[in-house]
Amino acid sequence: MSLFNEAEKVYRALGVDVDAAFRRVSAIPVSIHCWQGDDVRGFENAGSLDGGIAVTGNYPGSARNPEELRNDIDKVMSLVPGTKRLNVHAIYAEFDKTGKVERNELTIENFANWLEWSKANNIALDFNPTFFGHPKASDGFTLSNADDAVRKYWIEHGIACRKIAAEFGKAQGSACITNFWTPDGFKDTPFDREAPRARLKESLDEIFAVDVDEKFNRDAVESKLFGIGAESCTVGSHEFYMGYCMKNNKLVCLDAGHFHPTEVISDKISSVLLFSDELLLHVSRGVRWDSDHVVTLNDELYAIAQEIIRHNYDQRVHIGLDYFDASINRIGAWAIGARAMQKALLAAALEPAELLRQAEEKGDNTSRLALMEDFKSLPFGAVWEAYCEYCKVPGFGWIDQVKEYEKNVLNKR
Ligand code: RNT
Ligand code: ZN
Repeated sequence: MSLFNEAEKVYRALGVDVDAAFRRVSAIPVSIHCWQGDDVRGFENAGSLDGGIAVTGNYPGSARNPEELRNDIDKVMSLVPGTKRLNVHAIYAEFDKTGKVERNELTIENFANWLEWSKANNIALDFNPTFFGHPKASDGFTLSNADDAVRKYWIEHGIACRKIAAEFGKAQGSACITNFWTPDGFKDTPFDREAPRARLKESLDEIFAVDVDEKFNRDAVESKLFGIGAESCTVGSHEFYMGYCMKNNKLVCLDAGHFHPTEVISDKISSVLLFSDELLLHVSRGVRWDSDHVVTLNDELYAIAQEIIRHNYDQRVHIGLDYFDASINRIGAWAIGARAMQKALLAAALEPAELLRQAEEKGDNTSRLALMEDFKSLPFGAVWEAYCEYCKVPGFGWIDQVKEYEKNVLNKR
């Protein structure tokens, strides 16, 4: 009898159907971000990374062009179980068909190669306007800039991106989720916190006033507590976007690294979804000042997955990953985080939910806590290995494939 068969028996005795868990978890889309592969550089060469985010490390082998990045993504996809989407940022535009154009002039032509990749791999795309790493963002303000000409440029960029996203959506038969994050904020205490927020609101209104079919594109907006160099006031705060979304029927994007260190997004999901049909997650890992460490299977990741699974939010919570690390093999970093997300979803789907529900309903909080603790040491590992096999991706030892790729591909760059 294999380890997996033994494990399955253990779960079955607790009322858990392992096969059903495999089917369920493998159908939940996880949007893998393209930007882990080249340290959020993109292909424009417009400017260096800013906007209060930073990638540290200089591990060799970073993708230098679109072909290399897509090859790396192919490798990552082959290491991650489940249904994948690919999340592309506007700075990953290509100019082979159009010649160099400004961000407010981008069209689907600049993403034709991504669309082709998407079709060839049957992986749907999500999208993000890029409001950083550009001379017009160098004073730290984009959609809330006091200079109308600058603000107009970024509004046009937002509109252009929604149109591109709708083309993705049309082509792939599922709506593209377009996420708006702007770094706008103050290093030091502003006198007026209201005016920039009013301008951000106005800019968003103008961007979203352009009619783009919801069937093909869905807009999300992402809040943040602070960024490097914007420590004193972030224009797009959580309250700002919560209010905006509830009034304008947009998706809230909760990034796990964008709150106070002891504040968790897992506790926010059920609140938001009582007032909104859908939301977007940026699954990340905050560590002190950095909001974007590689995702690992920690308590908060378990909790995020439990919220989705326990309340059947499979269709309502859009899961996106958002982290970047240049200090370790980038393919490894990518796959570690994406596999951790899958592990958390599987662990949640294997939870003996009925037992927990009964204990809670009876008010037996002692049993509830005891059960939660005991579930932690059920034979999950054997089931995870079988899940990887079910999804036709490598299980334990997958990192060997990354090492092989490093030797044969990355080290030759
Ligand atoms: C930054 C936000 C944002 C970016 C990406 C690259 O703090 O989390 O989502 O990480 O858009
Ligand atoms: Zn994010």
